[in-house]
Amino acid sequence: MLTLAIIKPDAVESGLAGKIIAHLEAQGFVVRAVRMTRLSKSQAQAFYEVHRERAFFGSLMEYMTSGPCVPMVLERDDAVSHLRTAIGATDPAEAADGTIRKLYAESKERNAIHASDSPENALQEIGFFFSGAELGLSAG
Ligand code: 3AN
Repeated sequence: MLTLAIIKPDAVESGLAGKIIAHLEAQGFVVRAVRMTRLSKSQAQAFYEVHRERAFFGSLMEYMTSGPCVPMVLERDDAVSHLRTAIGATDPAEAADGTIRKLYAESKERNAIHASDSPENALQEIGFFFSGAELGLSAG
């Protein structure tokens, strides 16, 4: 099963992308596609559309467009729930020991990594960043 992760701008800026990918690979995730990109405002708004009415939306847009991020497609059995467990709670202060957010996140907003929260959203979010060809799904 596939899921989507994004190493967010705070972690990329702090030089943590390699450590986070190594952490995930050590937990059995296989990287199927990866790239570095800087989200435009309209891309960030589209990706986080579900949060548009939240008080933190404007600040979240500033943060997510502040620098490059690293979206990637990860494969593992039961990838969505295993990745959510691996990243930890939204607020690093509440995240379990050993999780990526506990280890590397700065705050509830600048929390190092995104992970899809359902198989349906995983498919949609993978399609947001990657084409079938980039996933090796096209013939020839
Ligand atoms: P998660 O990333 O754990 O699925 P969501 O989907 O509730 O959490 O929130 C999406 C993103 O919005 C978070 N990763 C974080 O960057 C930001 N965020 C969530 N809640 C807050 C909050 N109360 N204050 C500031 N930023 C927040």
